[in-house]
Formats: sequence, structure tokens, C-alpha cells
Amino acid sequence: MSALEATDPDIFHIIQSERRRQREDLELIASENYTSAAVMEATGSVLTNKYAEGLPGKRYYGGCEEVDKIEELARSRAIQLFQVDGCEIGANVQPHSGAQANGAIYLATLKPGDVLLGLDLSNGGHLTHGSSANSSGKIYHAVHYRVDASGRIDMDQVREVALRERPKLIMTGASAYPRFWDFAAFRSVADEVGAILVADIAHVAGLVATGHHPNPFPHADYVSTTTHKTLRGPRGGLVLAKADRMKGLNSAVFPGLQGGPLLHVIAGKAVAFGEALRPSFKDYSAKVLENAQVMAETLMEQGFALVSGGTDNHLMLLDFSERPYSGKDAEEALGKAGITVNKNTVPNEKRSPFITSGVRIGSPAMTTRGMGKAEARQIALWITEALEGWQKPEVLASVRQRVQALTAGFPVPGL
Ligand code: DSN
Repeated sequence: MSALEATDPDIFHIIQSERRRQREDLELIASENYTSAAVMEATGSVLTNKYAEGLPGKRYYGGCEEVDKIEELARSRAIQLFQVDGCEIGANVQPHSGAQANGAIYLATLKPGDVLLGLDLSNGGHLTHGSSANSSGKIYHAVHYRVDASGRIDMDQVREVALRERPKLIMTGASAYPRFWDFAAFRSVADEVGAILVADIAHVAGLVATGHHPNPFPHADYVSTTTHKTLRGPRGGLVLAKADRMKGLNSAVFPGLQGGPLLHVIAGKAVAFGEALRPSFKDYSAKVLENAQVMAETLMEQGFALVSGGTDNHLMLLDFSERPYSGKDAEEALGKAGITVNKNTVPNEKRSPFITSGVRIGSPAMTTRGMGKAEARQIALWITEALEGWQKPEVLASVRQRVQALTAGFPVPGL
């Protein structure tokens, strides 16, 4: 980055510090990952110079011959990753984020005031699934289902809410739900009330693509995702839909919601989708699950309460309702110990979203560094030690030293 260093040393030095942070600390935020150097090269390329409103072959600008090829590759690889036999799907790779992907689906299917049913935010749902703080909860009439006392989605309750509220669209998917989704059961409820079924698989996309989580197709009409979590691409969004819904969806993305697509990011997505189609990515996803299992089992063995009593996927939610510290306290203490997590609300949360009673922990990023079951167990023991000593700077500093000795042996790809 010599040009950046010469032109803007301020930004250059901040990026260097962030590189150091990413290398030295242990990244356990469930929604983060490390892309490959190839993805970063494509995302940082000359493609940032190009406008290309429209779709390949139907652009509003000249000079799109090369970027058309890139977007076509991204689209066809995305379809290859998520298609299932007997269900023809299309893809729009232009959404700038997961929120934009969901916004486009709503724009394509709902009118203001229509009823949208999604998982409650404090139960693991996402802002864009009808939170009153988000446009999805302001424009549409949002209603919610919740998890039951065991921390799992109860399909009888989903059906009961759906029969009462008659949603036009049912959203599945979450930001903090550690269990599999039963898309077939949601399809059956959607059919009973005549609703469109959408799956937001942002968290589990890489697991879905490799057969480690149920695929929402053929049950869902639309599938949205981000591209940077378990899918390990650049930050961005993606929508897939049954083929007969693509025309309306494409118009909702552009000109409905967005202007020019970010072709440099779309190139990064294409590279990441290509990587995810390789057998090595299937092995990676299997290890993501293995590491999450080991961390969850070790933390439970150490006496921690996990929402739903464990995990089926890449994340777990520690519930501190019975502990002397909050999610915020835990996030800060673990941060001092070199372990990065995020505070998170838990079902039946009593504290504010800024404080919370839980933390969310995920295995995708540590697995990308090549860490395996032995490291996963060790990390869970360090988390225990740091939380037991959450008010003791010497304990946190000692854990940090050991964390950094570990991370030094597992380089971050691309750094
Ligand atoms: N903010 C993301 C997460 O952390 O799960 C979801 O969009």
C-alpha cells in the first residue's frame, strides 16, 4: 500500500493498526470472517471506477463489456452454490448489503401496511425483519414469533401467530439463533395463510452451500444473504429467488432501491463464490461446525448456560442472566483478554440492548485461520478464566498473552 502511505499516511497507519488487531486478537464475532487475498484483490481493483446501472447486456452506460462478464460469473456461481434439484432459481448479486437484499424483497412483494411476520429481534431476529427501529417495521405492519422456554422456535406458536395475523410475507432466519431452521414447516404455515416465504440465511449461507445446514430451496420463494459471514466473501448482499420471481426482484434492486452496482464488490463476490464451490470449502465448513460444537460443550461443562442448550451451527449464545456481569461487561473483559465477541440480547432479556445479558460467540473466523478442536477447547477455557476474573486486570492480561501466543501461530489469510 505504498501509494496510500504516500498520499494519506493517516488512513494508512489506521489500516496498519487494524491489520495488527486482526492478526493478534482472536476473532469470535459470529458474523465476521477473513476473506482470501484473492477476494481482497478483486474488491480493491479498478472495477471501482465503473458505472453499470442495469443488468448484464442491458446497461444504461457504455463500456460495460468486461464488467458484464464479471456479474454473469457471480450470478451463475451463486446459483450453482444454492440450487437444488427440480427448483429453478435466479440470483441478483447487486445488493450492497443484507439489509438492502431484504429491502429489495419487501419492495418486490409488499405494499406499505402489509403484514410481515418475522422472529423477534430480542429473540435472535434481525433489525430488517420488522424491528420498529428499522424501515421494515415503519413501512410494513410487523408482527413477530418468539422462541419457546427451551430457546427454540416452536412451530405451533408460529402457526398460531400466522393464523391470527394473516401475514403477506413470512421471514425466517436470524442473527443469533443457534439451531437449524425447519423451512418445510414454515412453508406449510405460509401455504395455510397464503404468504410468501423468505429465508434470510446471512449467518448460515456457507453452511447451506456446503450441505451443513438445510437448504431453504425449494421451500422458500426468496432467499437473502450477506456474502461475508460463513460464506467468507467481501462485505455485501445477495438475493436468490425462484425463477418466475426474478423480474420483479431485479426491478426492486434497481431502480427500486439502488443505483449503480459496486462491480468491484461483485467481483469479490464472484471470487468468493468460486472458492466456496471448491471441495476445500466443504471441509472448512465442517470444521466450523466441529469447532463450534467443541466450544459449546466446553463452555457448558464449565457451567455456562447456553441458549437452547447448545448449537447446530457456527454460533452460540451465552446467557448471563444468573451471573454477576452483563453482556457488556463480558464483551469488555474478553476484549481486554484479546478475545473479540459481541454482547447480545438473550430471550426474555431484562437489560437494555446496550447492556444485554449475553454474548454471541462464533467459530467461522478462527476456523479460517486453521484452528481446530484442540484450540477450540483451549479458547473456551480461556473465556471461562477471563469471565471468572472479569474484574481482575492481571487475569485478563495473562489470558491476553496466551491468546496472542496462539494467534501468532495461525496467520490470517491475506494479511
Ligand atoms: N449485524 C449482523 C450480525 O452481526 O449478525 C447481522 O446483519
